[in-house]
Amino acid sequence: MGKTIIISNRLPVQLQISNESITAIPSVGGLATGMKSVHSGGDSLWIGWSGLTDEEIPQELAPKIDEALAEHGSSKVKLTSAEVDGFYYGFSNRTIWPLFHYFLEYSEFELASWDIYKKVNQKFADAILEKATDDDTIWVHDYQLMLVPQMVREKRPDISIGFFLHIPFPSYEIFRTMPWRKEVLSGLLGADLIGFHTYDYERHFLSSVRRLLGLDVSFNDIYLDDRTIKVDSFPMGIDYKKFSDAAKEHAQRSEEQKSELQKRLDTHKKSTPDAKFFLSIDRLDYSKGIAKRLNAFEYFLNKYPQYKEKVRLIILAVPSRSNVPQYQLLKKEIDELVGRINGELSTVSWTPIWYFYRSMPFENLIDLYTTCDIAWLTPIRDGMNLVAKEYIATRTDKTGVLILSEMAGSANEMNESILINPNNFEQIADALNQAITMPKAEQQNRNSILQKRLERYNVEKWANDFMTSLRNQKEGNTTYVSR
Ligand code: GDG
Repeated sequence: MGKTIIISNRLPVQLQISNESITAIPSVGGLATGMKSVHSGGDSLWIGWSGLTDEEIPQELAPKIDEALAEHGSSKVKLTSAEVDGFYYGFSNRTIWPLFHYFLEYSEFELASWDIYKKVNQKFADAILEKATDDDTIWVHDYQLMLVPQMVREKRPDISIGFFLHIPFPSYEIFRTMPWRKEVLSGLLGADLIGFHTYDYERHFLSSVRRLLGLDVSFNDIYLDDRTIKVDSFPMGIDYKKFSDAAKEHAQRSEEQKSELQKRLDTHKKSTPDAKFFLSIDRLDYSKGIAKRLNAFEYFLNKYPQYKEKVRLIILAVPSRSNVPQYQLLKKEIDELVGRINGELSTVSWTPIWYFYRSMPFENLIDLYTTCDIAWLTPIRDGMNLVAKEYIATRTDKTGVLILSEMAGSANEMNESILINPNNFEQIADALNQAITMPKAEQQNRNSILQKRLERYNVEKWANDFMTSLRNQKEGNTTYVSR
């Protein structure tokens, strides 16, 4: 059996150059976090963009960069800054991302960025073709690389290719608005197996294939020439053990070993023992509904004024795609909302919102997960949402309440949390009240069911299921062709 080639826009590490030295920083984000445990497990190579444009890499450092990446089992695709602009900030994040998250009004349809998207997808495909042998298995990830499967298939008709989409696949009515809808579908159909987080995304995709390409679809098989393409759902799990072990270790820490953040959190908890901490962690992205959550928080405090000075909302918003105008506007909106709400409601001893606009080290993430009583994760649309799963995994004593949006893919597997519609402020306010007053036994009961499920269906199982299904599909296809 050959090696596994993972291919995604970003590598598991991002490189930074300062004073001729190169530092590799682990990438933050759902895909990077999830695939890391798969990548470190066996014979695999990860191909992607290093995070540095050609213009940012001094020529004399290029070999060192390749060495640094090789140490992390990675190999880079070279991109110029114009390519990154058109492909990543352009078509990927101004066309596909908003469209697939149902933000139709944000989607731009520009021929020039579509052309760059095609060109850059070809670069990724070429990078695979250069490294792959026929018995390798190629696993292509996410919306930035939807044309890659077909580009590889054209040159290597027999190689095994899987594709996984980490974001929602929208309904046909939304998807059909894209001018290059048929090309995108044909690009994906170069794969043997196409995976989604949920059955709904799978259904939307199959419906688009049937209606736009007129292909023969039976149950979840698509028939194309002499190949059968399988479409299936694989809800992505987390590295459960990593999070629960980190939480157990965290609980053992002495006062001196605690982080500054933890000490600060402890001080506040001690000064108001019946206070409740709400936690909100997301990349700063309009699909995550952070601005709506802030407005809902204000609504909640007006509806339940008894909680003033008793609750605190901790928001960690991780900087993301700050070159895209929608993200800059959102940042401004959130800054203003936090300022206004804190300005209007704060008292001498109480600041209702603590707002961090940065990425935090893993250790601080664990501080927040383990200390906050309520995780409030209410995206407007989200492929899965791993933060919800991570929060539950760190609750070693099984207390804590998760309030989760119905619009997150993870809601399908997390029925024991409090599920809400992120647009319904009345329901959210009541959910927060329910969470605050929920008896400990009920919290533990709900979380122990959730924990068992998350522990069983972890990220390793997710990757294994996908790879097994890809292998079976490939074998089926080979038999079919030779018949
Ligand atoms: C996409 C889809 C889908 C966050 N802040 C910090 C930090 N994180 C880590 C979390 C978590 C990951 O980033 C975020 O994952 P999500 O799933 O919540 O969201 P996206 O980044 O939008 O991911 C999403 C995912 O892909 C997987 O398919 O679930 O729907 O949009 O793992 O822990 N990590 C550190 N510091 C932070 O400040 N160290």
